[in-house]
Amino acid sequence: MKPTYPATHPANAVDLAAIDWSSWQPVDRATLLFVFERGAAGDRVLLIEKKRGLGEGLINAPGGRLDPGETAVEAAIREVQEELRITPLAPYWCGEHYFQFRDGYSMHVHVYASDSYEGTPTETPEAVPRWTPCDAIPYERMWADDAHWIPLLLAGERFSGRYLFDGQAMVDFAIEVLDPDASARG
Ligand code: 6U4
Repeated sequence: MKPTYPATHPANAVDLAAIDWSSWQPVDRATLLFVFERGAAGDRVLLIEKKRGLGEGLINAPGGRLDPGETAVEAAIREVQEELRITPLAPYWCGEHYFQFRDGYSMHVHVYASDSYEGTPTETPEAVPRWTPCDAIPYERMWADDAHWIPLLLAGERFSGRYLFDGQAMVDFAIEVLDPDASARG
């Protein structure tokens, strides 16, 4: 049976403006981590074809939910190790996302990038590695929000996004570009 929510619950929101973001709390905290390889012939980024979990079947960056007691950056590194069998080195914070889903689920996601790694990207039960030219990101196979913020990531901007989803359909979104020296807000 579908859960019912009080009228004030974000799940009932028609758009972002109907959500009280000052008291908003995520159900889960998660990460995404983009590993870049800079080359004379152009930069490429290590994406995954996601084999299970939220967004199964979509192309995304590796990442996942925080384990209890973990910091976001620790979780980001662990998820890349689990999904691709590599260790990203010196990850740096790029931005964050606040996702509210109409079924009541919500997630706060920290986004990191790394310019080097150890190991060989390998397929696992969770993911297929896909080195992707930065000028050919397959947005049509990704979450609907990605086309709006990955260009900021690629341009070296820092960002904070809020999104309302109904399943995999994006209902509303707003993205703020942050100061270059902005750091994780927690
Ligand atoms: P389990 O099954 O709990 O081990 P876990 O790896 O912890 O899975 P996962 O991968 O199922 O989590 O789902 C969380 C991942 O999905 C995070 O990396 C963030 C990502 N994600 C969720 N909604 C997204 C969206 N709208 N756009 C996006 N990434 C999204 O780019």
